[in-house]
Amino acid sequence: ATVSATVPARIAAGDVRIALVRQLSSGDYFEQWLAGAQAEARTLGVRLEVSSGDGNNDKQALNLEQAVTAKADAIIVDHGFAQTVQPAIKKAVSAGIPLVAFDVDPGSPEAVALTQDDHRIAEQALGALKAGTGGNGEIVYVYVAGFAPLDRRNETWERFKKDNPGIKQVAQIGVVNSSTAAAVADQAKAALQANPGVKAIFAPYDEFAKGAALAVKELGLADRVKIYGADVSTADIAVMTETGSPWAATSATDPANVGRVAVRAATLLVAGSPVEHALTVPPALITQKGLRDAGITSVEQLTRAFPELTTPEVARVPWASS
Ligand code: SR1
Repeated sequence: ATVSATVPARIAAGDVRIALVRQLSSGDYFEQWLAGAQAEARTLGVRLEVSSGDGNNDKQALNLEQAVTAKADAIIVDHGFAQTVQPAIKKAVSAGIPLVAFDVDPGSPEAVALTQDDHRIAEQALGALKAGTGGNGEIVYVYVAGFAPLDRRNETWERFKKDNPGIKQVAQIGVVNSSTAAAVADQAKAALQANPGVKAIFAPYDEFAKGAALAVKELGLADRVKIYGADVSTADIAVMTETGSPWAATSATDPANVGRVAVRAATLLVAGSPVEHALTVPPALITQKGLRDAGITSVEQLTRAFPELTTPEVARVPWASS
């Protein structure tokens, strides 16, 4: 890191502990996000203490209570359901512990809310779906309510259907668990068999899109059913670009970059530096054609091709450049 301002004494002392309290940890998105958060913690010289509810909301709430009791210097809450995390977030705020909430409504104005631009994510993917389908046809939609980012993307989907009466949702499927892609693949197969006229699947989470891609391939429908998704990983790029892949486009941030932003925001709060109340990381639209044409096979290559996926200006740390 290039030092461009004095490191605050609180950080320079080297004993800052940031608790990262996660709802979910399995899957490409969450693994990349954590890798970015850990890398940024190393860069900034803070300790990241990671816990995961592994999809169990009570466990996540307990982990959050423990972070408050252990007087973490800052807490990052990563996903979660508002009703399970907000009571402990309130306690953290009362105890004066700075808090960053990613992809969950903290319910406390003192907390910094970090999101990806989920409406934009859905708009970009649906723009590609509209171009690919001509704005009409039967669609399978993959959604699970209660996850803030998916709920925001759902708002855009609902608006999109109103604005595009030729688009007909014939089935809604979806599950989030430790094997989301496999479960969605089974559901997608059933939905496609029940609705032979389907032209596209809107699957705005990469585990959903991977499952949908598996189903379409296994049914031999890749030439007439296309998938429009969200998120990206090196494994996703391999699925999108393989011969005959039905996954036509995805709208995504770089998850590692978002994890970095969360740690920067928490570190700034510990240092008493100003942080905007709401931080948003914008996505980019990534198409199968674009990936193939540019020969992109990894997220590292992707971020070189799309420099806007790296956002050092969001929660910029003045004493370090990253
Ligand atoms: C179950 S929620 C999954 C989403 O969280 C993050 O916002 C990722 O973009 C992913 O799509």
